Amino acid sequence: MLPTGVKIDSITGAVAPSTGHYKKRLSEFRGVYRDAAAFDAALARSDPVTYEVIEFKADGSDIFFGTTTMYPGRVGDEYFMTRGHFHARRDRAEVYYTQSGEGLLLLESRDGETKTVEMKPGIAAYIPPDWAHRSINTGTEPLVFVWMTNIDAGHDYGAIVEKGMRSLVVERDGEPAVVANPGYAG
Ligand code: M6P
Ligand code: ZN
Repeated sequence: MLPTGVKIDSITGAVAPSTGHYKKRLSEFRGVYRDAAAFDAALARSDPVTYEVIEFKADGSDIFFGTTTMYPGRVGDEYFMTRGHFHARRDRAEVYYTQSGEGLLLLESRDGETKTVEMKPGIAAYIPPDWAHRSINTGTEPLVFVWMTNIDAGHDYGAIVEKGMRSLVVERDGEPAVVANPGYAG
């Protein structure tokens, strides 16, 4: 393990050097967006990358970091979003520091409390242990943020896959609005 300077491009989200990279496409999100007809119509046109994640992990370290770049777009009135997850380890927090673009971080505690934190350049969002978190690009440009957490934090997608989140972020009259999720299966 040697000290390393990692170059992060605040507009593209490029990370150099990096140790991992994945892309998520719209087709992987069937059932995640509420409006199934809008989802099918969008997918019939194209299957865009909705976000990508690049990481830098030093061998033997207990923390790691990287970027997530979320492209702008909507399915019906819902903006492109991440899957959303709890950490597998319930004692692990995370930080999201926005580099460019604008969005909302939607969080939900185990006992069902919902919070949002604005994502825009200059804001570091603190995600407490055991709060589910989903990021949402509410703007018209890519939303690029740096995340940092413990390597052993892990992802627990189960609860959100099964039930969804209690709130949705939708466009209303050109503005993002946080509304109750009529499809919440809790
Ligand atoms: C952030 C981090 C990653 C996460 C990614 C996408 O970059 O929290 O750990 O994987 O967002 O979120 P999700 O896995 O919920 O789709
Ligand atoms: Zn996380």
